[in-house]
Amino acid sequence: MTVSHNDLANAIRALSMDAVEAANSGHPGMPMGMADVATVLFSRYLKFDPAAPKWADRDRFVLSAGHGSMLIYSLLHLTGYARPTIEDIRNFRQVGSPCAGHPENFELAGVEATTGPLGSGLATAVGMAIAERHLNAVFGDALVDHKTWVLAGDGCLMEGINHEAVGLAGHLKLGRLIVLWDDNRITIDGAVDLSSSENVLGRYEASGWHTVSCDGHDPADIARAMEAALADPRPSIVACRTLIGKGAPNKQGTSATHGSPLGKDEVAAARVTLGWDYPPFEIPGDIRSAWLDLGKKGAIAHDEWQQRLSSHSEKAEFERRATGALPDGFSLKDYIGELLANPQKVATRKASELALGAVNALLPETIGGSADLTGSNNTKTKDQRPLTADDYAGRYVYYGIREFGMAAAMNGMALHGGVIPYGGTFLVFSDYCRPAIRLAALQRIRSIFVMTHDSIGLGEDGPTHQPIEHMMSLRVIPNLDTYRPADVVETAECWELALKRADGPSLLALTRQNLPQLRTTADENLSAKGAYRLRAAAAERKVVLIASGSEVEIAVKVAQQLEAAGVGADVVSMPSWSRFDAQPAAYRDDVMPHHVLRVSIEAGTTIGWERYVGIAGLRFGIDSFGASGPAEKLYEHFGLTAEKIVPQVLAALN
Ligand SMILES: Cc1ncc(C[n+]2csc(CCOP(=O)(O)OP(=O)(O)O)c2C)c(N)n1
Ligand SMILES: [Mg+2]
Repeated sequence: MTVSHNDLANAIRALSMDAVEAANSGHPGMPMGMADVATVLFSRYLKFDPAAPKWADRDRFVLSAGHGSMLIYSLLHLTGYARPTIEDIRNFRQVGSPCAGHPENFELAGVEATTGPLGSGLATAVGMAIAERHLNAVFGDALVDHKTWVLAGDGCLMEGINHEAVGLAGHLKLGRLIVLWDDNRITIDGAVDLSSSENVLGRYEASGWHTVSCDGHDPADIARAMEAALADPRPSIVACRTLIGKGAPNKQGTSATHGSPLGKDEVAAARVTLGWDYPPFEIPGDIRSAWLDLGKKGAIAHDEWQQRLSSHSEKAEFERRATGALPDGFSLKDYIGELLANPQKVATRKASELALGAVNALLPETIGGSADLTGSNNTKTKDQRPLTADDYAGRYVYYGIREFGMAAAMNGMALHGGVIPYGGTFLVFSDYCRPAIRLAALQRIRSIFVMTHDSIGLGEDGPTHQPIEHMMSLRVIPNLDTYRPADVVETAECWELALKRADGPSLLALTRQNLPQLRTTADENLSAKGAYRLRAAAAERKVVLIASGSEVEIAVKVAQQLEAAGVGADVVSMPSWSRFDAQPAAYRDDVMPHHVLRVSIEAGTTIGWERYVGIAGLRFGIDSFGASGPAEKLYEHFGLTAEKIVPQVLAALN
């Protein structure tokens, strides 16, 4: 029997509805509705090799509508990836199965991005497409020449982040980015027209995109639209008119198929409608072989690419970058040595710019940027040219006022590989980036977030711009390393740590205001320990002062006054909670001993500092919104001065 398009697509439909049924949980509607589009894509257009899922020049496919995860699990299985196995699919949504509820990049090769929060996948894909163009400009067509495909639903396009992503992609003319829109006119609550009357394609066109529509169940028409998308130099969106849950005779076209098992009877009826006369999880041999053969096609292109790579003059450098390894012996030691020789009083945002001067010279893979605060975030170094539609080789992205879009695109760059993204905004606007910061942490990728103006120390812009709860709220994100360096040396150390960490994101909170250089030695990277004794008590130690960032300077003054009164005080600088928590207990106990009065000083919420000072400790901070005024006056206003703190410490000791 010759295997037809319908046979191929129905294999996806059957696996999807059966897996959801077995799990009694999941989303059959999208995979069944988009099975035809996905079949055309994977059988005719997508460049991939299941035997080499990390092949650097593969097309990227991002399932932005992550709830339809069974679509990608079916495709990866059918085309011959080692995982998921049929057993994995049988265990869809069970603990330990790589077939998680929503696709997770670290669970399965072939899942390029973790998706589920709607809109994020598409915005992430924009970053992948930027990385592709950049690396193409650097290494040439022979090594880098691929597309980024996205499957997005109505929800992905309705989310606010879509506006940012589409604007950025259109501006940068990312012509190899193609979005396949599951235009099924259904969301969870019912018909799309309950909540939206937007002209989606009109909006994309206005943003510089190419748009085309097709019948999402007619393979020839789908192919026509994909050809048009490939031929057009602009980024493309293909509106694929589909029926959600296609094949389930009584439920298709309704939101009932979106996120619930079809039910035994409807699954049986769908088998009849689809002509799929096989038990659950059984793919007939000829259909299985046909899919596997399609999966093998990419081996030829992969092989040719390998040959081009073998004879390429930049093979070693390309491979280094593709694997994410830093150049041998990368370190900022020499640069830090210069800092010790010439102490200086600078804002840590400026210190970051200085560190980046060294970093960007040593690491050609960094791509910086800012959400329209370049001069404030100090993210651009002198030699960085902008990355533009006319010059993708540039290494600095003007993201515009698109914080969320920036952070998501950075994640896409990190996931793509070959580049290390960093990008800046004000710490207070980390709220605008937060879902992408969280996804960076979940995805275990090296995105580096540069957040300046990190406290009331920014002064006159007032409470809308003064972060209070932000640092603490970022510390609670698992697998995110947060840093709040106290001076120019710590800032360099934190940059080194962020860059050397390949399995997760880092965030640097930096000051607007100048800070004295407190560190006088740098035999080792002390920030790596998260917290360390910056000044040891001279008199008998009665108190340990723990501070981060700009408040370390205040802690040093407090210690001086306490020592003058005969009270010994350690000053502990604590740039990173997550790093400190990872230290051995003996070290932590030594730095923050339990039997001594402990005091925290940080110009932000005090909630959380109990962790280190105990409930008997003192916590100096700000538990209200900030205020507008010059920075120095604000520190006085909020009681964050040595003069205000010392008497309270003395009182607590007596
Ligand atoms: C940011 C975010 N908000 C809400 C949800 C919950 N949710 C999952 S799918 C969905 C909408 C479904 O509509 P659509 O994207 O058209 O998918 P379809 O039902 O067509 O498969 C919602 C609200 C989510 N996953 N992410
Ligand atoms: Mg929909």
